[in-house]
Amino acid sequence: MYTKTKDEINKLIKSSKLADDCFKYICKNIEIGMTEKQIAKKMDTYMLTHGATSLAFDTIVGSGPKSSQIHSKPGTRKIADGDIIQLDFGCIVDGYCSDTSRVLFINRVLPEYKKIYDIVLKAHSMCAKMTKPNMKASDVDLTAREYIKSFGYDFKHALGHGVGKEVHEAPIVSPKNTKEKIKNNVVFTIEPGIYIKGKFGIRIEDTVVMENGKVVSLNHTSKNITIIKC
Ligand SMILES: [Mn+2]
Repeated sequence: MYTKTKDEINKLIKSSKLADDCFKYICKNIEIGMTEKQIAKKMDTYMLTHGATSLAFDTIVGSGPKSSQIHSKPGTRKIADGDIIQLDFGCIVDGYCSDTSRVLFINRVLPEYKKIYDIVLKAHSMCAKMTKPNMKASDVDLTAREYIKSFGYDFKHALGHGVGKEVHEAPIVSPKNTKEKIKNNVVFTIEPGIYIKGKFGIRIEDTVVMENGKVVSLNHTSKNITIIKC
C-alpha cells in the first residue's frame, strides 16, 4: 500500500525541511564563475553535514542551455550574469527521501524565461489546488498537462511520483496510471516542466501530501521567481 503513516510523514517532513534549508544555503553561496559541479558539491556537502545519511539521487545543477535537459549531470560550465539554473535535489533523513526542484536566475530574468516560468508555476499551483482525494493519478497529471499544452508547449515527462523510502515509488502520477488513486496520506511530487530544446528549461517541484482532503506541501521554499544578486 502506498499511503503513509503519521510517523512516515513526519520523517518525510524532516527530509523535505533539510532540502529547503539546503536551497536557502545555496542561494547565499553562488558566485559568478562557479561551475555547476562546484554548486552541486556545496549542496551535497550541506545536506550530508546537516542530518542526511545520503543523497536521495544525484543532484542536478543545469545552467544555461543545459537546464533544457531533464536529467543533466553537473558539469564544468561556469555561472554567468543573466543565467538560469535548474536545481533538482533531495536527501535521505531517517530513511525517508526528499525531492524538490527550483530554478534560480542570476541578477535578472530574461522575458522569455519569465513567460515560461509563469506557465509552469501556474500549472503547479492549479494542480495542487484541483487535486482532491481519490482522484485517479492520471487525472491529476492531466490538470497540469492540459494547462501546459494550452500554450502550445509539450510536457515531456510524468507530473510526479510517490516518495517514501525510495525517491521514486508508487503511485506514478502519469497519464497512463488510471488505476491508482491519490488517497489521503499519499505522498507524491508535483513537478511540471517545460523544456525548450537547446535553450533552457524550467521545472518546479514540491513533494506534497494529500492530507484531510487537500494537497499540503512538505516543501516550504517559495515558488516565486528567485533572483540571486551576485
Ligand atoms: Mn521528482
